[in-house]
Amino acid sequence: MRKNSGAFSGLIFDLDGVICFTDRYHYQGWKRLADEEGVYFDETINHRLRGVSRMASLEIVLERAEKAYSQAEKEEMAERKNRYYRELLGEMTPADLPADRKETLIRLKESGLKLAIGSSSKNAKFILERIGLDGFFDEISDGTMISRSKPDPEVFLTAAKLLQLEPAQCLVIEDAKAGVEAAAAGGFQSAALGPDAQSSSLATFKLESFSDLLQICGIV
Ligand code: B16
Ligand code: MG
Repeated sequence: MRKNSGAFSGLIFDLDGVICFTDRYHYQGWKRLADEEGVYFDETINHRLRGVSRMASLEIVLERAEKAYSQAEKEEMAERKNRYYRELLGEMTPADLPADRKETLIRLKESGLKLAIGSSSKNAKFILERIGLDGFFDEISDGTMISRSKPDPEVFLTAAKLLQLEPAQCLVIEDAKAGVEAAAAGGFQSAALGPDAQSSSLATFKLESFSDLLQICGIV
């Protein structure tokens, strides 16, 4: 097995949109809520929710609302959306971990790199269980551990600390522009996957496919 000979000692992966495609379930959850409230919502608005916390996402969804909502009403709506979202997550199985992700993650781990999750989601551990990655990552930094959402770097700085590495030793992998900005703000290099993350000029690498990480890390 080729050992990691690249510049990094650790990799910090965003979850939603990078490891698995829970982004479509977020869309369905927000869409159901928005329809119930009579608020216009579409895929374009949904893109702005990538990497953003649940309450900050709700504020974006409600930009199109015709009435003002109280804090208690907002909390109820965020909870309702999370219920809809978790119903969909509950149907996920290890088959929802794409084969290229699984194969690449295993090779990265075997190369000796330390691997962590850096996700804004409070459902990260549940998602990892559903897709069969429970216990796979060395460390998990998620929405339950932070008070500031991306583009603040807190979630990645927490992950680096858990890995006992400096930001300069870690590469962040992101699908969200807010995530690429968070990485840069924390002193991390980043690998951008997909159009939203790649629209940021702050991304160090642009990935055509997830397995490009092997080359960046000097494994192939
Ligand atoms: P939850 P990531 C983020 O996950 C999602 O991209 C974002 O759309 C969501 O609002 C946020 O998690 C919070 O998720 O409601 O499950 O706590 O991309 O940072 O892995
Ligand atoms: Mg994401």
